Amino acid sequence: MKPRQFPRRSLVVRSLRYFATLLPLALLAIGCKHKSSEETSQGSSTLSAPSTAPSSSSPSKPTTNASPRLLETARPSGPIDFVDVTAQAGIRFKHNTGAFGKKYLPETMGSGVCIIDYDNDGWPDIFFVNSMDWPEHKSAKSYPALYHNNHDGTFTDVTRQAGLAIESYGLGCAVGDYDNDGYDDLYLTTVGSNHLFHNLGNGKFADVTAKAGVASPGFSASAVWFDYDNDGKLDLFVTHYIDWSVDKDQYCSLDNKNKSYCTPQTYKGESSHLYHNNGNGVFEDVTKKAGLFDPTSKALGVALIDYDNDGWMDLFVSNDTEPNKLYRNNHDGTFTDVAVNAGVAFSDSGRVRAGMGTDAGDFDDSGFSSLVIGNFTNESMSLYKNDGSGLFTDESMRSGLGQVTVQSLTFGCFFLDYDLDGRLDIVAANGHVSDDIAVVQPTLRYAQPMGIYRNIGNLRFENVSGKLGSAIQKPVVGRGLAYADFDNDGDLDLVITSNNGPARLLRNDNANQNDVVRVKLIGTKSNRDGIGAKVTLTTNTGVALVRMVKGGSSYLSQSELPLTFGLGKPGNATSAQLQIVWPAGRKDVIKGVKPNVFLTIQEGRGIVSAVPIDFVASGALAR
Ligand SMILES: [Ca+2]
Ligand SMILES: [Ca+2]
Ligand SMILES: [Ca+2]
Ligand SMILES: [Ca+2]
Repeated sequence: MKPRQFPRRSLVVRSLRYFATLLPLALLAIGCKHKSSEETSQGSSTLSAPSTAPSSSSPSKPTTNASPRLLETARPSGPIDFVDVTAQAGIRFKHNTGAFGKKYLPETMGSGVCIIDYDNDGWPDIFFVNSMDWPEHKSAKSYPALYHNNHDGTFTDVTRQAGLAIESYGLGCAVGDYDNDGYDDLYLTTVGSNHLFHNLGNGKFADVTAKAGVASPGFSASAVWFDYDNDGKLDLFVTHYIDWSVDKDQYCSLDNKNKSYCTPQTYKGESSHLYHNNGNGVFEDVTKKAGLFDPTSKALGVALIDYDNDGWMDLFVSNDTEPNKLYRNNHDGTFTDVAVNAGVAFSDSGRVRAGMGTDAGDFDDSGFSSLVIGNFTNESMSLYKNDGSGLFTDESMRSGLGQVTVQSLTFGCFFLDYDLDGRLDIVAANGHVSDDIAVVQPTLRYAQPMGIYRNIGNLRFENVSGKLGSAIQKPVVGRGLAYADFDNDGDLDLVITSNNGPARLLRNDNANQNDVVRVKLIGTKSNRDGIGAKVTLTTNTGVALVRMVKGGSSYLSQSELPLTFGLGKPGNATSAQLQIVWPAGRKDVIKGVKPNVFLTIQEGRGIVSAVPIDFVASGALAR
């Protein structure tokens, strides 16, 4: 295990941390016994249980669940600031669209970013999708990039040694352990043939697309791993956008002089695909059998949702200028589109919008998952509140979100409790599709700032984009967006990609002055990633937060799999109970959870590792 380094921190803070680390260790022996009696068990286990769980599962710090109170002396204070640490972190990824003046439509769509802890060291790594030069205008090769997290605020480009230096016209990615071997695998969507990269567990990936049968040729966009038939094996849903090729490329112009990027109305749609995991490394295309074949759709985003809380994964698919789809899982391998009746297919005025990225989350603590969608300029973002009866209401305008997103063209977006107050906020990556938009619509811009909208309760959101540091306000041609706690300091950092431009890593400073519980799940009967598992955290003050482990969401991207529960100011909640409902049906209950800990919980066994959150980590990183 590589020792962690804490450069440029004051001696006082260092000493405090030293004692804070030692003392819980000393208390561990006493703590363990006490804890085990507090943890109930339908299968929940104790901290002293022998760890057969992969070594892998949690950050490489001492294993203890002792009270982290002592660490509070070193907690940060001050306003939350998202600091651009891209350069210091050593991230140099730049997206190449291959654009050379012909304005081929795919050029303006990419690209995505996925969080994958590919080496299971508990520190999130980053995979950037790249496109490439068009064959008719080839100047250089361009590859996706895998960046390994060095645990000290820096990353190393390991693309070549990982076997991922493969050229493709890439758009998106999805992460999931499809063979349940404990190592997350990687799916790459493209214009052309997609790729499935099997994680070999030794830092390398093997392209197993041909055997798996998941090339899904055409114009793919977002994808998601999920277990629609609850057999413990992750299946794969791949959205497809439009029927486009260089030969079919159409001419469009905004100013009647120069070619512009066409809108999707110019092209026919292309059906998305569902692949069933047969368990032997082979997948079966079950699109038609499942009732999902639909060549009229122009899908860009997909969110996993169990909108009716029946324990079976439904899918929400955002369509660009076509009605959105809400595919209800019928429990028999088939789905039914209920979007129109549920009220999520169209805008309130009955119009189709330009659905791009999307996410599902319980932003109103109702116990039901609602939806957020990124749309075109002058359409506002959609915020569909799940009423719990199978119906959704678009709260975009009443919530205040609609008014502040009317000028934005939003791609990546998701619910995220950026300030750890327990309420899910909304983060959006914005950027226009037309590089010449300001010529014909002078109020609009190609590059646009990100949006962060704070959930202030009572179904209201406040635009705080101007209050969280200058990095958030920098205009970029935003596309992919993902979050992870890259520095393991308890709060959630952001990574955003820009079309034909550099990706950026934005470190969240100071949100971890609020308390937090982070949870990573390991399925045994259920899929190993625990995708689809629902965790309810109930505090001793009676607050209940529900979060689901999920892939997909956002746009062409995927965030980290661990769940984050913001608890607000220290002292608000001193203890919590976790209830985990696994996709296979089992419930595990864990009592007596103290704030500021990263728990790894295995299906049927309970806690297999508990690591205190190191609040000062961010102070050590790339400063
Ligand atoms: Ca795997
Ligand atoms: Ca399955
Ligand atoms: Ca919040
Ligand atoms: Ca962090």
